[in-house]
Amino acid sequence: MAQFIVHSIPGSPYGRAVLATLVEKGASYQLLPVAPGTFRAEPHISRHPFGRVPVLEHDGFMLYETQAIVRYLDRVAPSPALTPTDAKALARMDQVMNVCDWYLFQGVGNVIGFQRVVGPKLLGLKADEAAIAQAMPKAHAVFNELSRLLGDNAWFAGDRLTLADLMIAPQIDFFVEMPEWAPLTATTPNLVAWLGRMNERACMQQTTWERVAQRAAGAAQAA
Ligand SMILES: N[C@@H](CCC(=O)N[C@@H](CS)C(=O)NCC(=O)O)C(=O)O
Repeated sequence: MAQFIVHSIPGSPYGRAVLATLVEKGASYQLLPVAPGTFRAEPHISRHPFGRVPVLEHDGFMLYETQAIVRYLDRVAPSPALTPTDAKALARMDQVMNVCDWYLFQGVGNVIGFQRVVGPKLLGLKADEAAIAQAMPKAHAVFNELSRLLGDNAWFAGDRLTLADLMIAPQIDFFVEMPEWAPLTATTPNLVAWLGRMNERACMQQTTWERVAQRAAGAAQAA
């Protein structure tokens, strides 16, 4: 099979979802880091007209949008299957993937994650505490709803890992080191246990910020 090429950056939760899916598939891939500050410049803007990561390149086919990418990966590398066949389980997977995009990232991850982690770590910025405080009610609502949807299941769509788990885990894992983690998870112990199960898997262990940064540094040196 043609090589999978992922254009991304260390620390991107969406990029991590793609890498984690590739690891679950046992697929080898090449990571090509997009240099900070060049997202909206050539060559990246031709790969992604909205100037974001990740982008997948496969056999000359370019694809952006994480949901589209991970669904594509599940079709071209069908084993192990990461999409349920049962209609209700599949609907739950779809629902959780959309909660990820519409509520967990927008207004929660992209605010609190940026203020607490990305800004200070990459741009030397001081966290805007007012912006974080303003995002916390929505963060509580999203964590509580994810906890409710997970219920007593091992995984979001039931008893098997699916693309929903692979999209949500990188976003939730971002919060673990933050002071907001304790209040957000005080009433969601099932979510904490689920993240523990995810973090025991190679797909999470091989795609931490540090591991991806090492890989990106190797790719940059080889270029
Ligand atoms: N809807 C996109 C979202 C991707 C996204 O927002 N990626 C972030 C990194 S996690 C990004 O590229 N941010 C750069 C920016 O907003 O300038 C997807 O599913 O791939």
